[in-house]
Amino acid sequence: MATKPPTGDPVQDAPRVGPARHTAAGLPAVAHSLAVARQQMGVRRTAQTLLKVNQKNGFDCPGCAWPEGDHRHTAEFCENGAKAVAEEATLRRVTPEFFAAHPLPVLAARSGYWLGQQGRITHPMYLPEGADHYEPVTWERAFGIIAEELRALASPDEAVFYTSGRTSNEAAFLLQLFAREFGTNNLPDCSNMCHESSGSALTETIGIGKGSVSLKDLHRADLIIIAGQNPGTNHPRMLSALEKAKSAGARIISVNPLPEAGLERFKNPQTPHGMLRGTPLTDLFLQIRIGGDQALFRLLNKLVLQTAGAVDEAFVREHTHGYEEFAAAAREADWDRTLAATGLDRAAIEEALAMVLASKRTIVCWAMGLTQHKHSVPTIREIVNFLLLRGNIGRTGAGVCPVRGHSNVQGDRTMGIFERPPAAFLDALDKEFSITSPRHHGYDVVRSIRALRDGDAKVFFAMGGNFVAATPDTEVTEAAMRRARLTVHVSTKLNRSHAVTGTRALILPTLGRTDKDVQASGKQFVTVEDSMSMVHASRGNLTPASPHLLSEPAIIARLARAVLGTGSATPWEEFEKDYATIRDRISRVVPGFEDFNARITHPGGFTLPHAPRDERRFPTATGRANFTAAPVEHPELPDGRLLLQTLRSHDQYNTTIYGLDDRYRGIEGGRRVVLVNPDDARDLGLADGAYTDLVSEWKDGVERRAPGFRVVHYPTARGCAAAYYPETNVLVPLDSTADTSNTPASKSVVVRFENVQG
Ligand SMILES: Nc1nc2c(c(=O)[nH]1)N[C@H]1C(S)=C(S)[C@@H](COP(=O)(O)OP(=O)(O)OC[C@H]3O[C@@H](n4cnc5c(=O)[nH]c(N)nc54)[C@H](O)[C@@H]3O)O[C@H]1N2
Ligand SMILES: Nc1nc2c(c(=O)[nH]1)N[C@H]1C(S)=C(S)[C@@H](COP(=O)(O)OP(=O)(O)OC[C@H]3O[C@@H](n4cnc5c(=O)[nH]c(N)nc54)[C@H](O)[C@@H]3O)O[C@H]1N2
Ligand SMILES: [Mo]
Repeated sequence: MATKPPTGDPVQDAPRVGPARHTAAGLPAVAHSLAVARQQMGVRRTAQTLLKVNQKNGFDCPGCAWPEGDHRHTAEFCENGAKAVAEEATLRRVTPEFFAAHPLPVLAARSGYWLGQQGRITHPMYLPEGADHYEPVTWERAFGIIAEELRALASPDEAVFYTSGRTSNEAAFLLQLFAREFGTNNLPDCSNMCHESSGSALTETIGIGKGSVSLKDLHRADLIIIAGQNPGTNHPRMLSALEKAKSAGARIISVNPLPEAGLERFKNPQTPHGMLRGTPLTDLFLQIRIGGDQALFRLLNKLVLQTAGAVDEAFVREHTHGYEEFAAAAREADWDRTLAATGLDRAAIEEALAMVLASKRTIVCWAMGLTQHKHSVPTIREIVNFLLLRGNIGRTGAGVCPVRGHSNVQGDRTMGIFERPPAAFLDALDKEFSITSPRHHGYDVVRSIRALRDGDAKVFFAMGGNFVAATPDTEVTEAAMRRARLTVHVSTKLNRSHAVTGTRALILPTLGRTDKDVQASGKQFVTVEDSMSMVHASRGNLTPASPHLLSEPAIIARLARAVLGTGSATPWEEFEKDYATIRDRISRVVPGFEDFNARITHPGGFTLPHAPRDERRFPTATGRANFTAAPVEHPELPDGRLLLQTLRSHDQYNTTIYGLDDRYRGIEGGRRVVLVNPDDARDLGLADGAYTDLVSEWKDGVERRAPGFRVVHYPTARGCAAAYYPETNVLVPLDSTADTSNTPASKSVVVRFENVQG
């Protein structure tokens, strides 16, 4: 079996560049995913796992949060889902011998790719103060160490509990309960770096921070606008929904600085017809400048307002608030300013307007291209204005569709992983458990980093994820993490965050989605919520990577007992034995989960209520859907600079690197590339194939540098550049965040080019 880890660090970053593709998926994708899977898992395990992905009796794909349809194919997965599964179900192992052979400085010098390739972690590991090796530790001692450090804190607010978005509802519920019993709302999560801007904008305007459409709505839409999202790589199963919508007559507008292959044409490997010809998806491509979206939607809104009969006046009258003020602001929009901000031409915007006016049912989908800018929240609010104008919320085939990333990021938030929990949630929690949760807000991701940096936080505990690699300003963040007294990571695989530690550190290895989870009461399942508010069960079927792993709920339950001791009346032991007892509690605390244990047995699960979607009721401060009228913003660039967006390649899952290729963009064998428009490149003296340092500019005057990027001439919008995350996180200033949501502005980094060679 080809399951040996690569020896030495294979990362020779030597990018080769060929032509970009114009079609996504298809047989090459399936063949590619099977090859990746076989390398990690061997033939038998490949068949055992891939056939179970997203089946009604199987596990939820750890790839993304896109929902599954009612009718499921035998292979309801995509190329990148298969890679995510293979990465977790790998037969490679990271054992105590591995840690004995790899001192901390050696691990810290390895690439993230190499670390991830070593396999699943098999034992709890401990790094004592002053040691340079992790050593095996018993679970009991590990929990004892955490309890010791937590009890030594001057205040519970000196501890930070981070969650990445793969954690199940059951584990997330326990973690937030534990943190609040302990006494803090310091529950930052990956969402703070992801869709927080969507949550902020939607909660204020429609009263709930979640998308309002189902898969059926997508299938029935007349017009789907996809802004700031690359589904061909990041949500490949979305392409099947778009294909279905197209065949029912929908039209698609893509708004993106990059022409993304998946949005151009899709060859569906699951239909013979799709396989042969492929379906063109995008009808109109608006190649927008980074950060130009608010200006674009503001002008479209003005043009709609100026068209007789275009506004759904009955809807506006009955269901909205703030229309007059918004309309006055929208009338100020002007062509010249919009054309400059967007880089679009007048004809393209007029064509978009015609499509908007021809559509009775419009959906806007978006992801990180809209959420990670300074003005992300007003941008998304402008999209809400756009949809409200024509009554496109709360009706079939229409609505808002923020496409979530991590497979349970939405569910984790529903379960209370939030540093600013609503009072109603805490009231219900307190009543159910007879506790008194703190009411003051906790730290989000950026504030947690500042607190660690300033010595205000001393214990860092992560339920999954790779905090130091995923967060901005890598040097600042790593230095902050090193100041902690104790860092703890509940993880499946090795990553950079295990190598950048506090004075003491623990790695607690856990079961993943694909693993069988057996507790005292028998085999368990967990639940997740997808991007469209569907809750369903997930059951792993593989023998766990090692007999020493504990499930996430078990880890929190034991940790809580060790820390809270007899001071806690919560039945942590029962929770560990039988997850149904956790779901009982959830059913009494979280609205929409009534009768949870009974309803979850329904194959395919159930849908959570969503007032705007279900009954055109808007639980906002005004009791109506709110139009808003923020000033239009867009990034301003000094001469000789470009605006850099940091994005994903086709061969990565956030900080997990599957390989060094980005097939659709024609890049192979390396990740240190910067994509630049050929005309900008000419002006800046950047030949294709030249190497350059990227230096970011921010008002604090601190120099942030990422050396040695190969220039690739690529048809991105003028004034824009693109390079992969996490290599470029070093360039994102900690204080450069979105207003209101505080999300790092990792898609708007002003850069200059230095040390250009070749
Ligand atoms: N295979 C795979 N799947 C994933 C992930 C992964 O890493 N790998 N990550 C998961 C996670 S956590 C998330 S959040 C999602 C991320 O899914 P995406 O948001 O699709 O991910 P990014 O690669 O960040 O792509 C951002 C897109 O927005 C465009 N863009 C950038 N700036 C702007 C702008 O100012 N305006 C407009 N209109 N467009 C812009 C970029 O060109 C790019 O197409 O995917 C999830 N699924
Ligand atoms: N510059 C820049 N920075 C970004 C972004 C960007 O676009 N640009 N995107 C942001 C976004 S959208 C997100 S969501 C964040 C992602 O931030 P994170 O969620 O923190 O990062 P991941 O890379 O998804 O975490 C991967 C690690 O999770 C662990 N893991 C995997 N599965 C499990 C599991 O089942 N249980 C447990 N306990 N651990 C598991 C593994 O050890 C793996 O190494 O990054 C953000 N950072
Ligand atoms: Mo994300």
